[in-house]
Amino acid sequence: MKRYNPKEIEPRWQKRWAVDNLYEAKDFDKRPKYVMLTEFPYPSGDGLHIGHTREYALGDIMARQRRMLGYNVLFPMGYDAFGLPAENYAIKHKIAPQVATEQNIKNFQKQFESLGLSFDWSRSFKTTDPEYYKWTQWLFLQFYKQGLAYRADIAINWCPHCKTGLANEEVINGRHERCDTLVEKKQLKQWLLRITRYADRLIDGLKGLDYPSRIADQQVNWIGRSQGASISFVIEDKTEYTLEVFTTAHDTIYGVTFMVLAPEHPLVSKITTTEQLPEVHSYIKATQGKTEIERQDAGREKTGVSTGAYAINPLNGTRIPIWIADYILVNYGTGAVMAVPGEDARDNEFAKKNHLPIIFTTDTGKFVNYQTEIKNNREKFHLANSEDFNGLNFKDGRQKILDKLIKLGVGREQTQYKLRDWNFSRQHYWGEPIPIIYCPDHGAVPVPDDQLPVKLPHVERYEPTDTGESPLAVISDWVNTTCPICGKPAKRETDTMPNWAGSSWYYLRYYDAHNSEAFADQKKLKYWGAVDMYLGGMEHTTLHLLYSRFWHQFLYDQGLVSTPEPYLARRGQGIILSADGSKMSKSKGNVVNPSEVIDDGYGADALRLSLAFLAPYEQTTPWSPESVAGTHRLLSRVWALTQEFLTTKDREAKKAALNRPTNYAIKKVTQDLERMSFNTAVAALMEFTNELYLAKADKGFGDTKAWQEALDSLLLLLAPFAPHITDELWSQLGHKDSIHQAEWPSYDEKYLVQDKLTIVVQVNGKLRANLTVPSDATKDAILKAAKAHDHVESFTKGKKINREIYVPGKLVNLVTK
Ligand code: ANZ
Repeated sequence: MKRYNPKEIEPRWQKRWAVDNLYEAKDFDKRPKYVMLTEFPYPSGDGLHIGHTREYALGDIMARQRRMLGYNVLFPMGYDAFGLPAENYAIKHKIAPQVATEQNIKNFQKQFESLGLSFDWSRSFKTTDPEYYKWTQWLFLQFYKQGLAYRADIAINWCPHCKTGLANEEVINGRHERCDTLVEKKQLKQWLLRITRYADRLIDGLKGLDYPSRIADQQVNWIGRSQGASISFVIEDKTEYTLEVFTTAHDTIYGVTFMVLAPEHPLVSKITTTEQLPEVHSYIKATQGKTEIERQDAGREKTGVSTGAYAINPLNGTRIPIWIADYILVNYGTGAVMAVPGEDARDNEFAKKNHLPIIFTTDTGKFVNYQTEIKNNREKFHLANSEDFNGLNFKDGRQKILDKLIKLGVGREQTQYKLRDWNFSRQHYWGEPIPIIYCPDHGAVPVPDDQLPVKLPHVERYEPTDTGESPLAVISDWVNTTCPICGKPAKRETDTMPNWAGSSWYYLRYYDAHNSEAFADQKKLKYWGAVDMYLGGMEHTTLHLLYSRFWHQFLYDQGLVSTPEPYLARRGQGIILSADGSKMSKSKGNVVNPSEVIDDGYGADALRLSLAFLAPYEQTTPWSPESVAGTHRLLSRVWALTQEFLTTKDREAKKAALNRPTNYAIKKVTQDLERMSFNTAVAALMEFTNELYLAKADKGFGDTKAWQEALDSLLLLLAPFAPHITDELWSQLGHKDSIHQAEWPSYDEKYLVQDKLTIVVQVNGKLRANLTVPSDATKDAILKAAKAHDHVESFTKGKKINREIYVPGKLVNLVTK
């Protein structure tokens, strides 16, 4: 009997599939389309890690099953090759990034092939291909032409380690998400994309999408929409100035007992009294040494100083002292707040510390937290100390107070966002050059379409510089060019795009990867439409996922794509930890390399199955070497059973009861894959295999037809998970075409009826016994059995049964009263 040897089987089938072009997605095919997308990797020097492998293996399982279900599946793969990881690798190993990237991609390619992933390689590209980034540059210019890409001289986040500016989204808890270095502020002239213009769309668009709430919520919170009002306060004796605040709690305006400005607020120097000047100056100085994170730390003591100036409450004319404090941020709202210590926790703390008055504007007579209590339950609380508005609940009061502020001309409704425009300039070599030329006469001029791409020149030194300029700035024959409008000498922009640029639209390129006339053909864009399922990392929720939704919404507005959103469904996978539950890291030497698992003799099929079996998809989970051993055992059993069936001589006709386990497995695996419950699907396959072994022990292989059907079904169900062994056994069982072109099996409910039933037996409505009966038992037989049950008898003994109630298949109630 042939032994199961994945080392022999797997490469053989991989070659065969490639030759047969089995996984090609067909443009304009009549079958329904299904775009299955998994995030493309950075081709780093380390190769694929087990986390990638999980994502790709599970995406592949879905893609393969969809093909079997009759869909025209597009399951593409490419390389996101620009950006810091590739560049850092190149610098560390002293190889040009172009060369390093090519080498690394070769390695990735080998690994991808060894995993038996069913990508349509004919649509592959890397974001560093000039034929690709030509379109990234072209798309940038569409933003520019619509006023959504602009240049501004602003204080940006700067990573001193990577020597580049960053977007807000790349700063996590004050540190650069890539290298964990504390981020600084630096004044630089930068290109920005106006993502804030899409803040509402990015929130509202989520409604129609199948995103888990934790992903949708994270985007909504990041965008941080707050609805409130902006209110102007007159400054006493300085009526030429007004102080404007943004508040989400204008209903508490009668409780304002002081105002607080950010120390950097432009009004500070204009209103501070001479006596307070020295104190204000030294406070401002002290603030400059603090990071935003420190300033926002809720646990920190709230410090501040008075400016000596007063504002006037527009509703009741009260004098309100104006303070400065570092917990107010200059770049949120107006950089100034009206402080309400009766309802705001921070203001309350500040008031107590600085002996400022506290007024309660709820009728509770004590502190109630606006953000956590009032906001979510406005009808429960009633206004107090609020003159004409006393007694109104906060819902009605809020509207009436706003109306009054508007009437007086001192207030208006306002919505505020935490989202900031996307800093799009990087001072690095390894990125798409920003296609802009600066002309002394014409200013910033877009590079004309027929001169795209602006190719990245080869350089001697690609290390980042300390000058705040990219290494391109010193390549004078590249920098110096002519103005596309007047032909006079002009200079190129030397900053490059962030590594998130190429990935902001890459999925669209798979629809038409080799088009040189457009980023993709409109008809193909229409045919493939939105991505049906997108698997990726949770860490990309407020980076790549948000950015690409923004680009897509913009493209939709320009009439360049046909769907308002790029991804109909998104799932974020859990992280695979090392076997001891710690994070995998190179320094700890506990990184699991998928290629080693395959080469150990387990093979790709066992690895893929174990990644599916490990834990629910979205759960972070430790790696388990035993699990590959376990799934390898399953495959060996499937192999052995099939060999035995094929070689058995004894065909004595004994009817085998295989319909029920087969139909049950089909139903279970089908439903589990539908809800992406891969681990329970594998468990069902294990159970099915066990049942087949039991059936064989019981009745042998005599019933050839039933066995052929059962084994076919087992292989079909297993095919998306373990594509090599199943194709091999499928052909051994006599099928001509690949199993991956076969139809997904369907089940018949008639085989699933239970052969036993449990009947509840009551005496006078009280549960007295559970009775197990054959499912075809008659009413009489069931009643007889119920009355004869020992436990039931002890309650009916000596009594007359007046009524027998029977609910078919469920319940018997014997009434003695
Ligand atoms: C008065 C007030 C009373 C406020 C109250 C809240 C509760 P979100 O929802 O996060 O947008 N604020 C405004 N600008 C600020 C800044 N630059 N730095 C720090 N805090 C600022 O929060 C809106 C609230 O944050 C605003 O509403 C303001 O305080 C504060 F019981 O105004 B509120």
